[in-house]
Amino acid sequence: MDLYFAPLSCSLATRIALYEAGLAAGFHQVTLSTKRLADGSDYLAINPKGQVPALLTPAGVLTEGPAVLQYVADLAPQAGLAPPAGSWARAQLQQWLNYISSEVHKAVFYMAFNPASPAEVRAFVRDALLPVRYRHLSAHLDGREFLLDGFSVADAYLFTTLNWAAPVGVALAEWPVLAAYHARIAARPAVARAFAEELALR
Ligand SMILES: N[C@@H](CCC(=O)N[C@@H](CS)C(=O)NCC(=O)O)C(=O)O
Repeated sequence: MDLYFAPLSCSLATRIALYEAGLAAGFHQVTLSTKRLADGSDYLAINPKGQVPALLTPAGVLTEGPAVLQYVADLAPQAGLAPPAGSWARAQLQQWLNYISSEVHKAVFYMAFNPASPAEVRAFVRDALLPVRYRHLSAHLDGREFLLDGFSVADAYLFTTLNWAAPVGVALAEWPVLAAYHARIAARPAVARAFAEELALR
């Protein structure tokens, strides 16, 4: 398998999942501004949407983070990164993945990081939308170690988005439950390895 990624972007969650699962993969850095790979080739030939993550599998290219994360988790059921398909816990995992994707990643950070976003939009998503999401996540994680009963790919994804708080001017320390959760997830060996490797590429 091959993961197409951009350092510390949402594709970090898939690298974490691969490491947690103990699965071998090749990693290919995408320059998102030019849609080019390191060898100059056109990333749009891999993923016409031009976004990461994309996972090249024996069956073809899979995109969309929540789908990619569940695919990786299901390849290594012994790692326990996703509850069994069809279970109530799996539905809860999907609920969290969708929340992180639609409400946190895209509604807030995609707009906050987009250079084309007007300053008012960036201020609105940071000051009005993000606190609502962080209140919800804090209430759920208060007294819990992970989003579900054990570490799952949803934690890999939430951790990845929490890394983006500081770059948009939000101090995670003001959200103590989330700050403690972030530190806890960051301390996992697979997470620390994935984060350090991508930090070095920035
Ligand atoms: N719907 C996609 C969105 C992925 C996404 O927004 N990726 C960002 C990096 S975090 C990206 O590739 N941005 C470049 C672009 O949108 O052109 C998913 O859930 O995987």
